[in-house]
Amino acid sequence: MSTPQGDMPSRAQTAPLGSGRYRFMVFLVLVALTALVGRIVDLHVIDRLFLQGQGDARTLRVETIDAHRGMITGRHGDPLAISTPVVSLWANPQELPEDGVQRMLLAKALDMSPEKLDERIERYADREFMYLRRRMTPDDAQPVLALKVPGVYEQHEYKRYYPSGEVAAQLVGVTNVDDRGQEGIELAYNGFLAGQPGKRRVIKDRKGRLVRDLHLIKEAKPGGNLTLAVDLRLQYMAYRELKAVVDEHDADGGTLVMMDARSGEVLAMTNLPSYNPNNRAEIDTNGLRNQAVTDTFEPGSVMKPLAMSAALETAQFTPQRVIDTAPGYMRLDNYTIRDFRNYEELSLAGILLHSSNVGMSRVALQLPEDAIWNRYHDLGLGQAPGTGFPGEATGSLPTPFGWSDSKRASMSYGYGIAVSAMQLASAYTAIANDGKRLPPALLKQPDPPEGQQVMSPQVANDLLQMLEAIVQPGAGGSRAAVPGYRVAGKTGTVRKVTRSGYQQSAYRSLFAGIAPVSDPRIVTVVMVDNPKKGDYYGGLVAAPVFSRVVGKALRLLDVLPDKQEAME
Ligand code: 59J
Repeated sequence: MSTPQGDMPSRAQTAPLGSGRYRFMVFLVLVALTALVGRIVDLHVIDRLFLQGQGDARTLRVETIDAHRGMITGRHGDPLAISTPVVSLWANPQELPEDGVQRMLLAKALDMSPEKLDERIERYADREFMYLRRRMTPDDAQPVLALKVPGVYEQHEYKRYYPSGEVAAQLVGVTNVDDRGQEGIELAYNGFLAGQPGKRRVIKDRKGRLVRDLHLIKEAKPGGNLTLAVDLRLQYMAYRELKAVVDEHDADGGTLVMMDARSGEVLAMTNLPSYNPNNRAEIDTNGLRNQAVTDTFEPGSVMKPLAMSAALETAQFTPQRVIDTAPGYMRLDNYTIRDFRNYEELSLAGILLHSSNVGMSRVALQLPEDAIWNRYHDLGLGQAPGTGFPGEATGSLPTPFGWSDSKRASMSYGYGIAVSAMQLASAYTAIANDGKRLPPALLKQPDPPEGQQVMSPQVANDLLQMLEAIVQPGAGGSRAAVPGYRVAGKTGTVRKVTRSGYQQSAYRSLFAGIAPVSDPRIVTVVMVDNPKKGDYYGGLVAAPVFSRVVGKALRLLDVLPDKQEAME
């Protein structure tokens, strides 16, 4: 008897289809496949966010190394802006020792209680970066690093500091938190001062925290140092004197510019209001502008000597030429030009001495239409002075062609035009320098420029004498006199102008002068804006500042006295 099973013994050995073992194998394969598919689904869908995060979490990056910003100094090397290296200490909590003694020493060196340090480390326990202390002096950081505690690292940064504070604030300017120049010389020469940052390869985590410093790619190239023309001794002194007069007369502000009469270098340039550049949080934006360079005003009578130079250039006019200024006023077009009083007959020297608007106008109207405009233009007015200073004002010098007599006349005594204090000082260098005008220079000049001959040496020297008369006892500018030195200069009292016209009781008080007369070394312009308490005349407010500042400056500069004082 045979059975179907008995016919196929071999089949039983190879596990027939439908047998228990076969089904078990298929089951295993299916389980494996399901697991694989499940894992794929898991990886692609469910865990994707987590894994992507982990991938991003540690990335290779190129980080910049801050370059040392160049120093700004005065002409004798005194620091005006310096970048001091600071050290920020950080730690990788994963590498910090658990050891209590080491931690205690670390806390002590950081000037921190051990509890506070433990607390901080605890807070960052799952991170790989934490600051221990930021922006320390290298001297303070040294003892901490000397402990060589594993996991403690240093990071180098720079901090800008302005040793002269508010005294030279608007000239030097400021940088922002990123060490970029925002104002003044810091802005004008930012590229030069900044240098070039270096590069290094680092590993950072997703939040930008440094995990590992790998290697240097490029060393940082430090910025250049800049030497300004300013003499810090004169700058401090000028600031102090200007501040005293602004306080005394409760003025809105003031400006002082002192130029070297031989080189055009700006030896002092100070403005009020000012600000402390070391306290970025509390910068008063009113004090930010370097008004001596960026702000213009109607100069009024301090322009008379410059207008007079155009007349003296002609054969028609000499210092002795007499002009009738009676009756002390004059009608032109629809305007009335007035003098302080009726001076009757005045020489050209007398017109400057008494500051006669009528006399100056009569002279101006006898000159060719464009003569005074040309002279002002040659003196640099209405043009950018070219110092490269940000916001440098060009001022305003409208062309005279086809102008009314009243406009030509008012231009001759300083109205209808606008100048900056620096432009005015530069124009006066022509009188000081045998007729050669020197452009203002904010940087120390290795080779002083020749200057441009804009008036004849004869006219410049005649003017110098006429201006010296103004500073004699009894004259309008007597308070500008400096003991021991011969001084020349011109006062100005200018009604301030608003939209509704000239104001009745708001003035600018001015003095522009040169010293010493026998061999001019400095040109100084003083402007006091709206003195509200006491006097307001240029001869009473600005002239005394000129006297104090110029007297001290000449002594600091070791200029030999050129005047024998009368013995008592
Ligand atoms: C002045 C002006 C305004 C503008 C006048 C000052 C004019 C004028 C229109 C009256 C004070 C005042 C274009 S005077 O600087 O002449 O410095 O010691 O503001 O004349 O025409 O109550 N300066 N100042 N003028 N305007 N317009 C004199 C003079 C000057 C002095 C004194 C007194 C003005 C001697 C001025 C000084 O030389």
